[in-house]
Amino acid sequence: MAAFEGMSHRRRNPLTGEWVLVSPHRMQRPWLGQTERPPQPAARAYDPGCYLCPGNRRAHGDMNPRYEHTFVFGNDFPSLQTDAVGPRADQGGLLVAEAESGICRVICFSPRHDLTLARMSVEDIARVVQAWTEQWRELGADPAIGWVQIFENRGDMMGASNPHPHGQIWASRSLPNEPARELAAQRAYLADHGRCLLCDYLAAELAAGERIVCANAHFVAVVPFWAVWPFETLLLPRRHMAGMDEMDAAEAVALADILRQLTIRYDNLFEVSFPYSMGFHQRPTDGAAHPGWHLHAHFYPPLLRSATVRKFMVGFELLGSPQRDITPESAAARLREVPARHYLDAG
Ligand code: H2U
Ligand code: ZN
Repeated sequence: MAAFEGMSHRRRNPLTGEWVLVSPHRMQRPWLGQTERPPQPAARAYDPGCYLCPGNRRAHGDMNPRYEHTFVFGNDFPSLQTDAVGPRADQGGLLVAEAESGICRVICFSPRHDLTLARMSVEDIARVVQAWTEQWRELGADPAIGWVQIFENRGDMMGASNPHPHGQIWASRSLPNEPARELAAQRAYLADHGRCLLCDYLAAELAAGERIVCANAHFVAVVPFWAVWPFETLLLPRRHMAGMDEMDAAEAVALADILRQLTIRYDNLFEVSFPYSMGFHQRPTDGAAHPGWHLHAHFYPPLLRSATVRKFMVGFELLGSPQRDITPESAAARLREVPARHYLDAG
């Protein structure tokens, strides 16, 4: 946005209605804040002490099979209970609570303890995409499940419990906060404009070009105009679709390819296994048609200026609005400038 170059301004997230404060003039200020030790890469292909490696025992004694590609199991410490039921409690509209039920699963992306998505082949990531699709379909078909959240916490900094490449799936009866806001926004945009919000947004990003990180025939990764985290990205299919079950075979491989491209660029930025929380927002599985919903994935990485200096959401950000210094345009340029090949493979 040339009009706001060097000027404090705020940008609106049309998916949530929230504003982010952008302060590009603050880029030169000295940094005396926290530095952290870079996370050490996992070295061994098999770790006898890892509860996710093939053939190992998990916390409650269950044995993992000697799996060769992906492996899905019921989370031994699920945050949602399948049998949680009961009447809603409401004291004067102030103290309101209700039972929330669901299913939590863990998915190992690879038997190799030392890999990450960025270090896996497109073929192997495509198997992960297939497993996600099957899980989403199966869990979403359950009448007691209204939302299936597929996500990955990557790295110590994001609280991942284990470097073994894995993600989680939480399937709940209710629509959680973020998708609830996105559903309302996408529905309202469709009603007002007769078109899909994210289809229109993608067209605007393709026309502008300056926030695009990488792309292929079927998917595009951008630093969204309203990004809150320094190197936040949004992954969008070019074609309008609401869920992974609508992808054809070529699109599923293209999703694997764009995940690889993007995670390699992330790793190359500070030459570290880049931490993030990522997840897919697919249509709610409440049985209703959601014509305004556009499949997408959010990547929320915490790093700011090096492998050790992270962004904190504190002060004004907790009490007012999120704020960023580096503009989404310069973050996208930084991610475009790094090599497309992983630094560990560059030799
Ligand atoms: P995170 O690294 O994103 O925390 O995911 C690991 C999950 O694995 C976590 O939710 C589960 C934890 O409950 N887990 C098991 O299900 N069995 C175990 O033996 C250890 C961890
Ligand atoms: Zn392992």
